[in-house]
Amino acid sequence: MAHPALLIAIEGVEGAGKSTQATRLGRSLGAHVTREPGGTALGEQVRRLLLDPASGDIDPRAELMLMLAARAQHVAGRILPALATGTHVVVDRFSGSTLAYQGYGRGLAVDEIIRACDFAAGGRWPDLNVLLDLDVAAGAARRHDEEADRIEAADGAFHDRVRRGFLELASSDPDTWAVIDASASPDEVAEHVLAAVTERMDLLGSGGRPKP
Ligand code: T5A
Repeated sequence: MAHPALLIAIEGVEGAGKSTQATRLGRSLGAHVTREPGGTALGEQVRRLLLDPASGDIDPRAELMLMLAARAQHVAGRILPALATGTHVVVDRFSGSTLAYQGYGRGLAVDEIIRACDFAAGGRWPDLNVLLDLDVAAGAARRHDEEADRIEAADGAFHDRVRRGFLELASSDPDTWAVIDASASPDEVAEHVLAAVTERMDLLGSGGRPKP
């Protein structure tokens, strides 16, 4: 039986290996691979504003709204059209990052962010969130670019709250989250990611997409 096209989000702290695994998973599935914030012309412009240290301290609500403006455009302009043609979509960060960074990290109310994410994405949530779990310091050590972007430059306590947030989100909704140990080699991580995705596909192929 043909599987419905899935929206799969790759999540995790900075440097966890999301881009690497999104690319590899996309290749394995023949999926459309994209990223957030970004993925559209508008989204990439918003990304620049959000990550540029010159933007300075952005109020958490303003940061949330910018993330979600990029998401709304991305979902409407890229993600839904790809899914409608039967193409799986692998997205490097999605709603899980908003909950972890703007909720657990910045301290905005998680229930309000859930409602805002729901509105921005027209009710579309990932069919599977793959959390690449990695110690924050280990992720930072993998970074090779010289200058940290505006969000990377936040203090260690912020990034620890983000990691804890991801783990809480995953443990509270094990049906739509898979947690993978991202400290393993890229090949091993890719194998575990594909196994989690295959399991979810089998489940959805027989039972349809459960509500988030
Ligand atoms: N954000 C985003 C929010 O605050 N709210 C939101 O709603 C959204 C959508 C986006 C920023 O925006 C924030 C979160 C972020 O701060 P980003 O570029 O997506 O920025 O996030 P980063 O985590 O900074 O992305 P990176 O590219 O730095 O990290 P990745 O994608 O996790 O890691 P990757 O694959 O680029 O790998 C990093 C390095 O590690 C190596 C790679 O070769 C590379 O050199 N590597 C490994 N090394 C050892 N073992 C492995 N298993 C490895 N896998 C990769």
